[in-house]
Amino acid sequence: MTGNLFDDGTNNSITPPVSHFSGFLSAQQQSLLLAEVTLYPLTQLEITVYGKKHLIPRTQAWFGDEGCDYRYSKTLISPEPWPPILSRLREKLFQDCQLDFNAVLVNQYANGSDCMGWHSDDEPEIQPNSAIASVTLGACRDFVIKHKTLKHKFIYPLQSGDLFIMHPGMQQEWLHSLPKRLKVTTPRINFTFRRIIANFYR
Ligand SMILES: O=C(O)CCC(=O)C(=O)O
Repeated sequence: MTGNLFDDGTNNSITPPVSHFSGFLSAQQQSLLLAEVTLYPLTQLEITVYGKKHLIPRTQAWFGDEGCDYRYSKTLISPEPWPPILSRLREKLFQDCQLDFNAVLVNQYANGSDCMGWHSDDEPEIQPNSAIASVTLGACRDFVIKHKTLKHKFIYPLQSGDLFIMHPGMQQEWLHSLPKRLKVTTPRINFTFRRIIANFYR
């Protein structure tokens, strides 16, 4: 585990419950996964904010076991079946980290203009007190975490092949985001593996 986090100068005796593992995927595993991503049904969702329609600044796909539906801004999304390499990555998370996931959200950021705003992964369909694991491919981007009520803020530059785990408790107390980084000109793909309560919306 690396300790490559930078705080903003506030008292950092309070730290988020996360782990960062550099080089979780080998170069060969990364290229196999990257090749498979080109086949994914990535789409740019439209959301309505205060009655106005917006396209979200990234493309997404949702894969998982039967019944692992996910709600994104009033839209219910049913999972696509697991592609073979992604399924092997899920298996690796189980073998190496004893983390048992049944769904994954894939986000593709075309360049540093694509981003994700502050949020917690606290949707009701997510199994309470479960971890969320994030695997990164492609461009290095800053993953930023801030406490919901205190000033503490941490920046984790995530490189291609890194694994980042948000442990139970993280979503209750902390927010996270992937801010714009306009100097980044190449794509980044991120996989957030989740434990979903099957048939929650059925
Ligand atoms: O791309 C990232 O690292 C952030 C993804 C994220 O925050 C999410 O899927 O909830």
